[in-house]
Amino acid sequence: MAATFKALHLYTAPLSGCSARIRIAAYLKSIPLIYHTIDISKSEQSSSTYLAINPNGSVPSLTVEASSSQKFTITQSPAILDFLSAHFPDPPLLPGIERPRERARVMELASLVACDIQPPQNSRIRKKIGQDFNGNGETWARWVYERGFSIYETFLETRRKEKGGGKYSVGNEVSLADVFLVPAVQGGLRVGIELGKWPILKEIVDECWSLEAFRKGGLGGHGRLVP
Ligand SMILES: N[C@@H](CCC(=O)N[C@@H](CS)C(=O)NCC(=O)O)C(=O)O
Repeated sequence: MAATFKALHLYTAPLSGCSARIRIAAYLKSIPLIYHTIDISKSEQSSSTYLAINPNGSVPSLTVEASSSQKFTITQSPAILDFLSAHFPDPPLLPGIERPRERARVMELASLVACDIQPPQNSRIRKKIGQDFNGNGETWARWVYERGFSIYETFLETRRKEKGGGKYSVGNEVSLADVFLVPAVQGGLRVGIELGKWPILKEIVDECWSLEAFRKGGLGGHGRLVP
């Protein structure tokens, strides 16, 4: 534990992919976090107590106890990952600026998941589609995942042609791209996607899954790819 912080509290939900990003990164970096479970099935994320921690009513949130008198909270998983990476740099999950192409690709793939795949199928959106628009939130979510993973696969194919690919999303080192990808895939499996449709992506997910950090930090945290 970095000597500068007294404690790090993660507000998390077992089946939240955004929370799993933080859990996986924390296991990869051996950061001890104190976990506080928010039960989304009971709408605890919308309780007044939790909204005081995170006005967005979402998990994850990280409360940093810097000392006994000073604490602050970070919301939004990319911001939390940035904080953890700055204070716990090893192993790095983002290539340095001396590798501009790889660094940009990692951010591009992580952003594909964070901006274009996760938000449109988030639980509150799915609920809204069912309740207010007479639609099927699960079918919608499956479409979002399938579209997103097809695009991810296209990026992987291009890289394989150009540079021979690697074991992980970008080269042979685990990166933020993988940390964002694997929980999203687990979310997709929950709504019936078939991973075999994207063979390179599947190889990468299998490779990540052989690492304990992904199995412990992923959705459910019980070591099964399909939560
Ligand atoms: N952009 C946010 C998204 C957070 C988010 O949507 N979290 C989901 C779980 S993965 C959530 O709390 N959903 C509850 C809700 O929408 O009411 C982040 O990356 O932290």
